[in-house]
Amino acid sequence: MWSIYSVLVFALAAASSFTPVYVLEFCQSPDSDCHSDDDTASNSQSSPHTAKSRWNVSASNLVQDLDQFRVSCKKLIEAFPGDEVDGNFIRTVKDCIFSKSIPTPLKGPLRLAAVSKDAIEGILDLDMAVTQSEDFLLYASGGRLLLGSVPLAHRYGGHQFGYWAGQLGDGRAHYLGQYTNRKGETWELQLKGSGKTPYSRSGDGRAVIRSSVREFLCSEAMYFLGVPTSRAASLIVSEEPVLRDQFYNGNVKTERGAVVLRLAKSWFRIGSLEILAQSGEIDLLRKLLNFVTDEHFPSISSGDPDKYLVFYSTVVNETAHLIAQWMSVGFAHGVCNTDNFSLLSITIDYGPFGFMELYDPNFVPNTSDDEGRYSIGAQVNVGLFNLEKLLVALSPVLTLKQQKEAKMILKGYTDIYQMRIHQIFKAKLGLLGEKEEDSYIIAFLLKMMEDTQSDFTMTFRQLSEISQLQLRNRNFTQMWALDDLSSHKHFSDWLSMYFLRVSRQENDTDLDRQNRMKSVNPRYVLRNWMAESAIRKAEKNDFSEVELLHRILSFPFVTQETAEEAGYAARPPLWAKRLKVSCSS
Ligand SMILES: *[C@@H]1O[C@H](CO)[C@@H](O)[C@H](O)[C@H]1NC(C)=O
Ligand SMILES: *[C@@H]1O[C@H](CO)[C@@H](O)[C@H](O)[C@H]1NC(C)=O
Ligand SMILES: *[C@@H]1O[C@H](CO)[C@@H](O)[C@H](O)[C@H]1NC(C)=O
Ligand SMILES: *[C@@H]1O[C@H](CO)[C@@H](O)[C@H](O)[C@H]1NC(C)=O
Ligand SMILES: *[C@@H]1O[C@H](CO)[C@@H](O)[C@H](O)[C@H]1NC(C)=O
Ligand SMILES: CC(=O)N[C@H]1CO[C@H](CO)[C@@H](O)[C@@H]1O
Repeated sequence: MWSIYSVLVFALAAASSFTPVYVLEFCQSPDSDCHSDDDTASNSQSSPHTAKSRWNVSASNLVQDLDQFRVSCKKLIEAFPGDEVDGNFIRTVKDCIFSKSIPTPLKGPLRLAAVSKDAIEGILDLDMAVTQSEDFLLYASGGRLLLGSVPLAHRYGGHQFGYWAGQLGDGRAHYLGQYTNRKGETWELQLKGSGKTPYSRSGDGRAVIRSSVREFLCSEAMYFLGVPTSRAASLIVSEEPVLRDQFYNGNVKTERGAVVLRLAKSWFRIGSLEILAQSGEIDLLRKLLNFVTDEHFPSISSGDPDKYLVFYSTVVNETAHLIAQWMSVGFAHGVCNTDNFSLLSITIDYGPFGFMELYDPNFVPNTSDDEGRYSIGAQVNVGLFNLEKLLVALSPVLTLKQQKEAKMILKGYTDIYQMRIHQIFKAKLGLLGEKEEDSYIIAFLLKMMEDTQSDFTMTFRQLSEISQLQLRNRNFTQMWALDDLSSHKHFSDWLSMYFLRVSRQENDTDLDRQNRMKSVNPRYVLRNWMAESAIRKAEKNDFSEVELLHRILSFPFVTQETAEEAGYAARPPLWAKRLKVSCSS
């Protein structure tokens, strides 16, 4: 038999030390119905409009007037010393966490290219009607400041591509303030693409339509896939010319500027702590750590002498979980530098990301990343690297004993990841309980997928939609991914193992298996060609496809007529094969 080593590199199989049985809870959103099962039929004609609204919105409670919408920067400004130097010019900054920086308004006319109802109503408590106003275009692009806003740029550093890169910081993003919504959640609003800051280095402070459409669509799509992530509330495009060398090949093109209004519970990164440790600002390091733990890790008691250790342990655990969830949907982040890794372990900074289509552990979304440093299969190791750097940054505030313990905690990272991956892929196959052969069944399938270059998303989806009978009969009508997979010479062997395993599940029916699987295996992900097609239209001011994708990807587990018509679950079109990710952003 072939070696399953390469699958082990993908870190799926090695679960021999793992026994407990978990009920999977994929859904990360505060409400329980973020995964709408299509439990009637896979071809149900349910449109996203008929699906249940995610929020109990009673319109009267929503803010109708943006002039009434207030954010606050007080907490952050009071917690930390400010940048002593005033002025929005590029410099090395010391002894602070934030610098004041006013956004540079985009040149109009401005257009609202996309808006997330779920974020506008569910997070910001705003009535959707306000997004249609001229005011909104200004507020959401940096042309006017929200009540209470003192715009800030965050100072951070980071390890990029393996090396310490010194000061980075928000080079084209502005933190606008915090908003506490009626559910009691506090969110931080940020503009991206809103102009230069003291941290812009050689950048122009802008983001182009291309990269902004990708960030808007992907962060929303990830949320609806149940993966912890920052959110996007709106996307504004302008007529402001922005020069970009899209493929870093000397071919400079004029594109147009755009701004995304992004939301996260916190935007602090590993690099936020690293820069303080690197420059010996240890009091400030402690201050930032105390702030982050008090605000975002309520289970950590502020008097606990081990609190930084507990914090570290939490970040190690949640980062392992996050990367496992990326793998579960075939997501490759593309630039896993320490400045792109959130301390809250949410997905942030959508750049040259990609969803893996043909199953390949070496899939690299950034076409300039020749070494494959950030290939999909390398993400778990890069996570480990980044957590090591976090430990280095924490070391000045840990005792020697705590440093030793932290190293032990880090040693547990790989096990946590593998345990989670094992759970996730068991669920993707509809397996209940725990049997000795489970790791093998999973690794075997992935190896066949690799050999036959089967589509990652649709292989799992079609296994969810096909009945055992149809699978037994090898009737792959419309099951194109399974058709590819079945060309493997060991397909029958795997099938026998799988059937035997599933048949031993007590109280389980084939329909139950299908429904369970359909709720964790999406039918639609943001494939690169789908984003590209929407971007081409958006660049000509036709935002219909951005809207269509946004709507469809809000219900990734539900078969939708419009999505089927658009071919989003079909074999990718031929032109998709020649596509390169547009990297400069
Ligand atoms: C949502 O609305 C329904 C019907 O009006 C009500 O029964 C339910 O309690 C509400 N849920 C929340 C979370 O407010
Ligand atoms: C690890 O993180 C996951 C995901 O957030 C969480 O469900 C789990 O309870 C955590 N485990 C520990 C031991 O903290
Ligand atoms: C893609 O990879 C190359 C090579 O490592 C790197 O220089 C470039 O910055 C990456 N692109 C992005 C957008 O991060
Ligand atoms: C194959 O499956 C399709 C779709 O489920 C069904 O309509 C068709 O009758 C099946 N064909 C055979 C030969 O069983
Ligand atoms: C299966 O169902 C029977 C009857 O409802 C119950 O007694 C038994 O505990 C169930 N077994 C499992 C493994 O859930
Ligand atoms: C999309 C994004 O913001 N990516 C950041 C992640 O890291 C790279 C390199 O460290 C930065 O250049 C990007 O700004």
